[in-house]
Amino acid sequence: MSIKQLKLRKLRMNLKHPFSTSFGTIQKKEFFITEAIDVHGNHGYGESVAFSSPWYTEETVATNQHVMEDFLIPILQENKLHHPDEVSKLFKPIKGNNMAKAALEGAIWDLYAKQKNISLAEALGGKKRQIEVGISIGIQSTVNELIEIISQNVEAGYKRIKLKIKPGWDFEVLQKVRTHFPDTMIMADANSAYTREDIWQLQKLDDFNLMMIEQPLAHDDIVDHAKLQSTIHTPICLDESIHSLGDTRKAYELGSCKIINIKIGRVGGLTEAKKIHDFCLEHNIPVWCGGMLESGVGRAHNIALTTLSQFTLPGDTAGSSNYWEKDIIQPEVIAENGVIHVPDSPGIGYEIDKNALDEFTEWVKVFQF
Ligand code: OSB
Ligand code: MG
Repeated sequence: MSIKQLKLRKLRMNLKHPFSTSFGTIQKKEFFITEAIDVHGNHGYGESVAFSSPWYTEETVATNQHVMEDFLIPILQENKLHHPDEVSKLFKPIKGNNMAKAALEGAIWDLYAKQKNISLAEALGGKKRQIEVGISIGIQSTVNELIEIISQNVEAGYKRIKLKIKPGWDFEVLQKVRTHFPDTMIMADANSAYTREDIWQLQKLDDFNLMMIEQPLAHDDIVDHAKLQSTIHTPICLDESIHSLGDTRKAYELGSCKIINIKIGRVGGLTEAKKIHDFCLEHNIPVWCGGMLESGVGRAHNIALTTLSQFTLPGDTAGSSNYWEKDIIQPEVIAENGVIHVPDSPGIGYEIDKNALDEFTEWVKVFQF
C-alpha cells in the first residue's frame, strides 16, 4: 500500500451542547485525527474516539497517544501492508487499546479505498445507498426539557430516540416520556449504571415497550447480563462489554443480550467490526452502529460500516449539526428525515475542510515510513 508518511493531529473541539450520561458530562472534546499518506498523494483519514477520562472504558486520549506513538506506529513503520485487514493481525501482540488501534487502521482503510478509487462502503462490502439513523439524547436537568428535545428530534424525523438513564433518572422519566410519545421507537442506555442488586427493579423496564436497554450492568460483565436477560422481556443490547468477535460469540452463547451495538473504536477497527457483523448476520442478531460524539471523520467511517446488511436497526450517527457548530468535513453529514445518503466518492466520501481542521488542531506530529 506504499505508505510514505503518517500524521498524528491532536484536535480540540467544543460540543454545541454538553452531553450527560450516567458516567459524567462531556463538553470539550480532545481527540486525534490520523492521516496516512502514500507516494501518489492519496490521503486516508481516521479518528480516535477515546475521551479525556476513562469513564466509558479504560482508554483515554493520553493512553491513545502513548500506545500509537510508542507501539503501533513503529509496527506500521516496520511492516509493508498489502491490505488493511493485515493491520489488526500486526497489532495483535499489543493487548487491548482498541481505540488507538482503530484510529490508525481507519486511516489505512480510507487510504486503501482511495487507492482503489472506490468508496469505503464498497471496500467493506456494504451495499446500502442510504442508512437510517436515530439520535442519542443525554440526561437533562428536567423531564420537561427532555420532552421538548425529544419533540424536536421526532419532528426532525430521527428513526428512534435513545435516552440516557441512571439511578434516579430512569423509571419515572421513561414513564412520562412513554405517555407523551406512545408510538415513538424509544430505547434507554444506562452505560453500566446498575448492579445485580437492581435486577428486580430493572424488570419494570418491561412496562415501557422499549426497543432495548443498552448496557445496564458493568462494563466488563456478560454473566450478570445473561441473568438479567433471562428475567426481562426487553432485549438487552451490549455496548461496553463487546471488544471483539470472541466477546460477541460468548455473549451470544451465554444469552447475555439479543442485540449488539458495534462501535469501530471499541472493537479495534473496521476489520474486527466486519467480523462481528458477519457473525451476527449468520446468527440472526440485529446490530446497529454506536457513536462516540465523533467529528465528521469518525462519522463518515460509521456511515460506511452501516451500509453492511445486518445493520438492521437505526444507529447513533446523527447529523453533524447535532454536535458541532462547524464540522471538519465538507459537506457536513446531513440526516434528512432520519436518512443519510451514503456518499459514493472514493474513501470516506467527504472532503476534509482544511481550514476547520487547522482551526481545531493543537499540534501535529509527522512519522516517516
Ligand atoms: O454509550 O453510546 C454510548 C456518547 C458518549 C459515550 C458513550 C455513548 C454515547 C452516546 C452518544 O450514546 C453517541 C453519539 O451520538 O455519538
Ligand atoms: Mg452505549
